[in-house]
Amino acid sequence: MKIVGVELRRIAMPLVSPFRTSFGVEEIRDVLLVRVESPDHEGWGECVASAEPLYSAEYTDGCADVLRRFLVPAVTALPNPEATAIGPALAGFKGHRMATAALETAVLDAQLRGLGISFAGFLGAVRHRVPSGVSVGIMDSIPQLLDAVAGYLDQGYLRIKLKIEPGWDIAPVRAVRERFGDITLQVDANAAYTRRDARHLAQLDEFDLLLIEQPLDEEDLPGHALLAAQVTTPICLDESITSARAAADAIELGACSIVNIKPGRVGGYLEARRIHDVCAAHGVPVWCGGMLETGLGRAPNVALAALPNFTLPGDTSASSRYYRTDITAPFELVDGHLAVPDRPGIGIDPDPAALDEVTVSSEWIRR
Ligand code: OSB
Ligand code: MG
Repeated sequence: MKIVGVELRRIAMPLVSPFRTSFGVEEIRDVLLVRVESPDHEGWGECVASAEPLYSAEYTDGCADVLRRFLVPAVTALPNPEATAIGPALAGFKGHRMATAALETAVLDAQLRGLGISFAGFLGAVRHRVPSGVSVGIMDSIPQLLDAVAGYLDQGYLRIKLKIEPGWDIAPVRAVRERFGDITLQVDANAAYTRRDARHLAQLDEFDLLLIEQPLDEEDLPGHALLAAQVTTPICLDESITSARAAADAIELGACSIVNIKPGRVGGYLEARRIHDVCAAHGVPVWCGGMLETGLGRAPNVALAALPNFTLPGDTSASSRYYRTDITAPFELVDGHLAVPDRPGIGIDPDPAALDEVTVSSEWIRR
């Protein structure tokens, strides 16, 4: 494949409601889109970083900078810039996985469009639709939380994930369990606890949760292993799993028994698939996380979520859970599921008018 140039486009996407986690509140997503142009096709990649480095070290301006200065020039200089060549070509640049993922996804999209192959087909999907869960932010009060959860259950979401932090954990989980009975329920702490909180977190055991996601610091794999021995709720890791090697290490240490896979966090779909395979080989189930993506980022996530070891519902919610107007045709919930795109590449295109409406800036990097 040839690359003519790469566009870095910034868009501002107001969320339908503020999304609060233990690390901050997000109201307007500051999204960087990468568009790769080949002579015959274009390819899109959505960078999942936020405006501030609170979930991980990456942030939108930093991603734009590293792409512009290092990643894009290294890729456009390749004689044959195909997706499988990107990882090796960028291996010398440490970190910056979200930026790398956006570029690799855009190249893979352009490449697969040229070949007439969908992401689902390329990745090895085995399902035409995937079950959807929803991630529910920290609220001001328990009645407000119960209203939000009731609304999502009415829409058909198949599992509920509650964001927790110290001071917002046992009581909201108990309230949701008591009010809604036997629903599939899990929690996500985004690293808000420490090893000293083990006995506190064990109070969640009585609520029969599917999992607790990333209770401790991203770097504390041994702490997660210690915690896993003190609670009965399965530990799932998100932030800690930055590569297939990290997944193998975490599993070997006993730090987790379930893995959340986010392609942006791990440097792209090729590494995401390797994590899927490592986990499958160890009998560790995986599910597809989310980063409040637009339709452009959601489409390839839904394809990934259709791989065989994605046996738990993902944070792959319908477009309406995030945005009043998405930049693509909206993903809709049907019987609690999203349809896996089956057209070439990511299988969806931005609506030019909708995209222009939210565009803040654009720069073109010629090869
Ligand atoms: O930890 O999974 C997370 C959103 C932004 C940053 C981190 C996380 C999340 C979510 C939302 O939980 C998942 C989604 O619906 O996209
Ligand atoms: Mg998480």
